Amino acid sequence: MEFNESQVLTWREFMENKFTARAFVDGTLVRLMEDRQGHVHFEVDLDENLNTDDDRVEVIYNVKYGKLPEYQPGDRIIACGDFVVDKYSPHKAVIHWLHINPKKGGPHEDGFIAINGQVAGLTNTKGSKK
Ligand SMILES: [Ca+2]
Repeated sequence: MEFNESQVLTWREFMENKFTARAFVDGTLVRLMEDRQGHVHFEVDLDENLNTDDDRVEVIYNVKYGKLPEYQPGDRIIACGDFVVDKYSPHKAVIHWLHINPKKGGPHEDGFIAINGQVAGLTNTKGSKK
Protein backbone atom coordinates (compact mmCIF):
# COMPACT_ATOMS: atom_id res chain seq x y z
CA MET A 1 0.00 0.00 0.00
CA GLU A 2 1.27 3.46 -0.83
CA PHE A 3 1.08 6.52 1.38
CA ASN A 4 -2.29 8.23 0.93
CA GLU A 5 -2.21 11.48 2.92
CA SER A 6 -3.96 13.51 0.23
CA GLN A 7 -6.64 10.85 -0.15
CA VAL A 8 -7.24 10.97 3.61
CA LEU A 9 -7.67 14.75 3.52
CA THR A 10 -10.04 14.46 0.58
CA TRP A 11 -12.14 11.88 2.42
CA ARG A 12 -12.30 14.17 5.44
CA GLU A 13 -13.60 16.97 3.29
CA PHE A 14 -16.11 15.10 1.20
CA MET A 15 -17.24 11.97 3.02
CA GLU A 16 -19.91 11.78 5.68
CA ASN A 17 -19.29 11.33 9.40
CA LYS A 18 -18.17 7.78 10.32
CA PHE A 19 -16.86 7.04 6.84
CA THR A 20 -14.02 4.55 7.29
CA ALA A 21 -11.18 3.47 5.01
CA ARG A 22 -7.60 2.31 5.21
CA ALA A 23 -4.98 4.95 5.85
CA PHE A 24 -1.21 4.84 5.50
CA VAL A 25 0.29 8.21 6.26
CA ASP A 26 3.69 9.77 6.75
CA GLY A 27 3.60 12.90 8.88
CA THR A 28 5.10 15.00 11.62
CA LEU A 29 4.19 14.86 15.31
CA VAL A 30 2.84 18.26 16.32
CA ARG A 31 1.86 17.52 19.91
CA LEU A 32 0.43 15.02 22.31
CA MET A 33 -3.31 15.76 22.48
CA GLU A 34 -4.26 13.30 25.16
CA ASP A 35 -2.95 10.24 27.00
CA ARG A 36 -5.61 8.38 28.93
CA GLN A 37 -7.18 4.99 29.40
CA GLY A 38 -4.33 3.33 27.59
CA HIS A 39 -4.75 5.40 24.46
CA VAL A 40 -2.31 8.02 23.23
CA HIS A 41 -3.71 10.72 20.94
CA PHE A 42 -1.32 12.59 18.69
CA GLU A 43 -1.85 15.60 16.48
CA VAL A 44 -0.05 14.77 13.24
CA ASP A 45 0.64 17.15 10.35
CA LEU A 46 0.49 15.43 6.99
CA ASP A 47 2.80 17.58 4.94
CA GLU A 48 6.23 18.78 5.92
CA ASN A 49 5.04 22.32 6.56
CA LEU A 50 4.14 22.98 10.19
CA ASN A 51 2.91 26.45 9.22
CA THR A 52 -0.15 24.88 7.64
CA ASP A 53 -2.58 23.29 10.06
CA ASP A 54 -5.45 22.38 7.77
CA ASP A 55 -3.76 19.08 7.00
CA ARG A 56 -3.69 17.60 10.49
CA VAL A 57 -5.33 14.48 11.81
CA GLU A 58 -5.77 12.82 15.20
CA VAL A 59 -3.79 9.60 15.45
CA ILE A 60 -4.79 7.26 18.29
CA TYR A 61 -2.64 4.41 19.52
CA ASN A 62 -3.63 1.72 22.03
CA VAL A 63 -0.54 1.06 24.16
CA LYS A 64 -1.77 -2.45 24.94
CA TYR A 65 -0.22 -3.50 21.65
CA GLY A 66 3.28 -2.45 22.53
CA LYS A 67 5.12 0.36 24.23
CA LEU A 68 5.80 3.45 22.17
CA PRO A 69 9.37 4.62 21.72
CA GLU A 70 10.21 8.00 23.20
CA TYR A 71 8.78 10.83 21.17
CA GLN A 72 8.71 14.59 20.94
CA PRO A 73 7.21 17.23 18.68
CA GLY A 74 8.84 17.22 15.26
CA ASP A 75 9.28 13.47 15.17
CA ARG A 76 8.36 11.60 12.03
CA ILE A 77 5.27 9.43 12.40
CA ILE A 78 4.13 6.75 10.03
CA ALA A 79 0.70 5.36 10.80
CA CYS A 80 -1.12 2.47 9.16
CA GLY A 81 -4.66 1.79 10.30
CA ASP A 82 -8.30 2.73 9.91
CA PHE A 83 -9.17 6.29 8.99
CA VAL A 84 -12.53 7.56 10.24
CA VAL A 85 -14.29 10.84 9.59
CA ASP A 86 -15.14 11.88 13.15
CA LYS A 87 -17.03 15.09 13.80
CA TYR A 88 -16.02 14.95 17.48
CA SER A 89 -12.32 15.09 16.70
CA PRO A 90 -10.83 18.62 16.61
CA HIS A 91 -9.41 17.63 13.23
CA LYS A 92 -12.57 15.84 12.08
CA ALA A 93 -10.29 12.95 11.20
CA VAL A 94 -9.04 10.04 13.26
CA ILE A 95 -6.64 7.26 12.36
CA HIS A 96 -6.77 4.34 14.77
CA TRP A 97 -6.32 0.55 14.99
CA LEU A 98 -2.59 1.10 14.57
CA HIS A 99 -1.79 -2.43 15.67
CA ILE A 100 -2.15 -6.02 14.73
CA ASN A 101 -5.59 -7.55 14.72
CA PRO A 102 -5.53 -10.29 17.36
CA LYS A 103 -8.63 -11.87 15.84
CA LYS A 104 -7.75 -12.63 12.27
CA GLY A 105 -10.64 -12.18 9.91
CA GLY A 106 -12.36 -9.48 11.94
CA PRO A 107 -13.44 -6.13 10.56
CA HIS A 108 -10.02 -4.55 11.10
CA GLU A 109 -6.81 -5.26 9.28
CA ASP A 110 -3.38 -5.27 10.86
CA GLY A 111 -1.81 -1.88 11.36
CA PHE A 112 1.17 -0.29 13.07
CA ILE A 113 2.73 2.99 14.08
CA ALA A 114 6.37 4.00 13.62
CA ILE A 115 8.00 6.94 15.36
CA ASN A 116 11.34 7.92 13.82
CA GLY A 117 11.50 4.47 12.29
CA GLN A 118 10.81 2.55 15.50
CA VAL A 119 7.76 0.40 15.03
CA ALA A 120 5.11 -0.33 17.67
CA GLY A 121 1.75 -2.05 17.59
CA LEU A 122 2.90 -5.53 16.71
CA THR A 123 2.55 -7.12 20.12
CA ASN A 124 -0.14 -9.77 19.99
CA THR A 125 -2.14 -9.54 23.20
CA LYS A 126 -4.46 -12.41 22.40
CA GLY A 127 -4.90 -14.54 25.48
CA SER A 128 -3.51 -11.96 27.85
CA LYS A 129 -5.69 -10.72 30.64
CA LYS A 130 -5.90 -7.11 29.59
CA1 LIG B 1 0.99 21.18 7.47
